[in-house]
Amino acid sequence: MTHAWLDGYQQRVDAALDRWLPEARVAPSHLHEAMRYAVLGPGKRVRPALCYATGDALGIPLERLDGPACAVELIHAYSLVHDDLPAMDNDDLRRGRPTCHRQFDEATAILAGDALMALAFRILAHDPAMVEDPATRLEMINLLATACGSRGMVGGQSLDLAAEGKPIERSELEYIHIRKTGALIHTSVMLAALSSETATARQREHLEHMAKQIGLAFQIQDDVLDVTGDTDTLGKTGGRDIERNKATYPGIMGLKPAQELALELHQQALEALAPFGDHARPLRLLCNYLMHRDT
Ligand code: GRG
Repeated sequence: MTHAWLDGYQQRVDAALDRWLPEARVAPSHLHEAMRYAVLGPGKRVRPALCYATGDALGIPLERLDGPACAVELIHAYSLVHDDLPAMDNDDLRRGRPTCHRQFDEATAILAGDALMALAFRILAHDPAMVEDPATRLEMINLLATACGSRGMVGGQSLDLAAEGKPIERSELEYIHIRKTGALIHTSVMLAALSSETATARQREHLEHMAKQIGLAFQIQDDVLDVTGDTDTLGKTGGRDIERNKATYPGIMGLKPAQELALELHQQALEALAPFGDHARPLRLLCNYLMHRDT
């Protein structure tokens, strides 16, 4: 991610993911190989970085957050594998490489996604390094399950597919985006907040506000990059939203207003971090990176 701090988070979660993912030589090898391919490819690891950076803002030992960081990245990787399938976006390219179903086959990609989701919940239930209190663990599992279920990411995806080719209002688009992308980003921050024994209710409110603003800004930026980015830099096929007649922020409000809205949300996210002072430096760096990324 270009900053030593953020690169450190990336390396940390990659090492933890490598430990949790079954080895490719263990049966069923083909499935395990596909799971590792889908997760360990060159992604940005934004959601784990948000989890660790929130931990740094709250003074939490980072080993306590390896489990939650892996869980959100595994859910994210599964969602990308399924999103790329012929039944959904039918994409050939992801993270600069063939999509999982192109590299393996469709059935293997579906099963790899299923197994990645199961592994995410196994980690939250089982990781001995995480917060010990059983009630907190249960709350974390509930939070992630809600964020990725029919009232969160999967629901958002369902509405997004149903809206293809139809004119929709900005409020409807926001409703979809908050679920499809925002819910997991929000959860990445809140799993870390739940891991703190000392965070105050006020601190959690500030973090929650920051997560909501940055989650929506991230998706708007994704819509913008689909218009302005090129396939080589993005590592996925650019211009797909227009091709599929998808509702996007630039499509509904114009490119420049969409860019301005993302910046405004970014600014509000930074304001929510003010009470954390210097402890929130990694979170600020991350918010800035998310706004100025080109991939
Ligand atoms: C199929 C259950 C299911 C859900 C799909 C997240 C999602 C829901 C689909 C992905 C489609 C998409 C491009 C959404 C826009 C925002 C987004 C999630 C972008 C990709 O995330 P990055 O930029 O990817 O964090 P990397 O590769 O860096 O991890």
